[in-house]
Amino acid sequence: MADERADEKQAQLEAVRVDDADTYLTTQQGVRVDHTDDALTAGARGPTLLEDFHAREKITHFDHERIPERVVHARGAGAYGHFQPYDGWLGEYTVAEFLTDPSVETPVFVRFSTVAGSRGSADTVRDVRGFATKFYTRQGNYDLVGNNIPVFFIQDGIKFPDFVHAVKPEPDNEIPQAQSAHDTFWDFVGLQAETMHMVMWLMSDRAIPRSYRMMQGFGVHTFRLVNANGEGTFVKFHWKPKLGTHSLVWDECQKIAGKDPDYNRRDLWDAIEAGDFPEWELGVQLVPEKDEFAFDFDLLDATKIIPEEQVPVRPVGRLVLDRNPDNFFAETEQVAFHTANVVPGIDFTNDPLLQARNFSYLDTQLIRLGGPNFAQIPVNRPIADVHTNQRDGYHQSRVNTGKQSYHKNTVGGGCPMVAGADHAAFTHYAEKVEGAKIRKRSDSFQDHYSQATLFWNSMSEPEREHIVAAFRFELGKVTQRHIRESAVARIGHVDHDLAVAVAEGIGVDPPKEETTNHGRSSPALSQLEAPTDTAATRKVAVLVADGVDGDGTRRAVELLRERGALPEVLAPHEGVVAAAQGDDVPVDRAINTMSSVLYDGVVVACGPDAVRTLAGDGYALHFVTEAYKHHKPVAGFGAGVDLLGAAGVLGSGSGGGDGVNVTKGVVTTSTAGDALPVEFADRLTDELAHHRCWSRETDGIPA
Ligand code: HDE
Repeated sequence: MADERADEKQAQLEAVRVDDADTYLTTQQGVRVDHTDDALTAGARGPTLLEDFHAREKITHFDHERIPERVVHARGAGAYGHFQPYDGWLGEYTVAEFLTDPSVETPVFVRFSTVAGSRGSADTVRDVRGFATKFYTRQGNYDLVGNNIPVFFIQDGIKFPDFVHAVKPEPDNEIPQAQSAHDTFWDFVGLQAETMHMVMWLMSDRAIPRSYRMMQGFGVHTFRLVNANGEGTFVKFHWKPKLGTHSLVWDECQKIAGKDPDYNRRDLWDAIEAGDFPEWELGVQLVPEKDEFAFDFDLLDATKIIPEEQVPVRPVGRLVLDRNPDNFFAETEQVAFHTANVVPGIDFTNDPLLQARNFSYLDTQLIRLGGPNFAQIPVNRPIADVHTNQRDGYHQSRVNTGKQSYHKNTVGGGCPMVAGADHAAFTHYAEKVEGAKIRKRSDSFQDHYSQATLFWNSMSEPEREHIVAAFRFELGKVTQRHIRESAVARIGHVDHDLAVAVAEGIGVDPPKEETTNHGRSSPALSQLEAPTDTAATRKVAVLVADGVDGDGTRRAVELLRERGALPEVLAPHEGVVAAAQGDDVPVDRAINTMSSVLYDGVVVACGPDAVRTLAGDGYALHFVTEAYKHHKPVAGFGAGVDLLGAAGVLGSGSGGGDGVNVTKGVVTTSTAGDALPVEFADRLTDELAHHRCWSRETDGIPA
């Protein structure tokens, strides 16, 4: 049954797919075209004729190829996959079949995105990432339109245009692109205290993910599950990546933005093409309605998390992404998410941010996709049957038959008729509401700092250093002094020492009054709290040159592959490099077309001549030093260790000896050829699994 649903979605998409292979070029009217390289002219050098219907149609269509990009989250990447619950335990709380029936595999489309940049901006900017999932359930489409950060900048949706205007490029000169490091963003922060918790996350490593496959996702708002008895339970949704949560370092991000602006997109695409399907676990935090007021924050306030130590995240099921789209525009660009796309068993709360989103997402599709029929675009089509009395409008592609287009009717035999809850109709949760009509933020929304402090207190030492550096970088780009000062004043309410460290870096006075830190922490907030044990899909550059140890290189590559890593052989030139021993080694890429920032680790292969060549090559030396500087595992075997020495990354105690030595993420062995020890690959993959060697940060480059 589960397979049937997935097949059905696949068949639906295939039915509308246009495969251009082996077909004749035609006009849109289906007339075959004999020539498309020259316009119809009166004589070889004469004027172009108006009657050239093919040229006019071709150019007119081209003129209209662009549609408005999303006002936020313009840049993204998408993929298809499926979701399946592990078992039925959540059935006590919700009637949503796709969350509670383990025999049902629900097809999904997921779109990841950055927020502030335009469609053509770079992937590795400091920003929140969107994590939007469309579940094509049998009861209709459910969209979980989340982010990789569990809180938001503002509490009420009416502030969203203000916030987005502040973070987007400044209106007079449209600078800077895809960055929060500018005056208007920090002006907004300085004046809007509620931003502070999210700003802490934005300055943290969460805002520079290594991969879409290695980031968490959050529904952010408190939603409501509703069970068969109509009883509600508050819920927060979490996605946890199987590969662990990992980030880049800031210097690396800025370089990747130039070396490969599509870094995160490419990573997702390549992993799926290679069959390394990314996976996440869906988890929920549940809060019984009776406990609505049991917390020291308001569950309706989207600037707050529920600490996992207070309410554990309980696993529900598994998401797998296993198919890339066929056409970026048709699918990833035209997918239309909407927070109000809910199915029976899931309902809203009165979170004022969520309420505004329930208006905005439908409205934005009208302008972006040009009318009210966007749900008919293949990527948006439900697998559930659709029968409405809605008719006509731009881009109507459904040919409705019969005379009925109203309810109630007799002409259509009363169809389509309304269903009851027993026939899977959506019934709104009957929440009681009363109150005066007012414009006022609830008093329960007024604590803007406690959780920002909680986040800061929960960070490990390297994570804290990154936050300080990020604040200094961002505020260092702010040109107006009073904006720097008011930002520092805000930071002072989070943690005095943090504000002092930031103030020092940007040349303003620290806050005069010292606010007391409450001292509480939530260990689950640190990315380093749950280390991963897999090096799967980690990219490793293996540096070689003519004269390389062919046997050792082949063995290193094989051992790394067996452990799930993705080694690539890099040499000063493409083709093959001549081996001093064993077979010649095929080269995957020329060093100068790549960069250490595009890899998770680097190995320098043995071969005295090869190493001499590499040592004289600025690219190779820089490659190693830069990888080291970004705290990546660096390894060498045989004469390869000498290059690590030349690059200045061998500390005392590393290198030498027959065994395998690991010092601060530098893995070395003097053994080479077929004798290259398995332990060399084991230690290197351990280091890759740990992602980065953070202790280097405090200790610097070895003397
Ligand atoms: Fe969005 N947001 N948003 N947002 N959002 C859009 O919808 C909006 C918010 C998020 O891959 C837009 O189709 C308002 C929070 C994602 O297609 C727009 C408010 C969260 C995506 C819109 C918010 C998000 C969007 C732009 C404040 C995390 C990309 C294009 C009330 C929980 C979806 C579009 C995709 C996109 C409005 C706040 C996540 C304009 C008014 C909080 C992942 O409708």
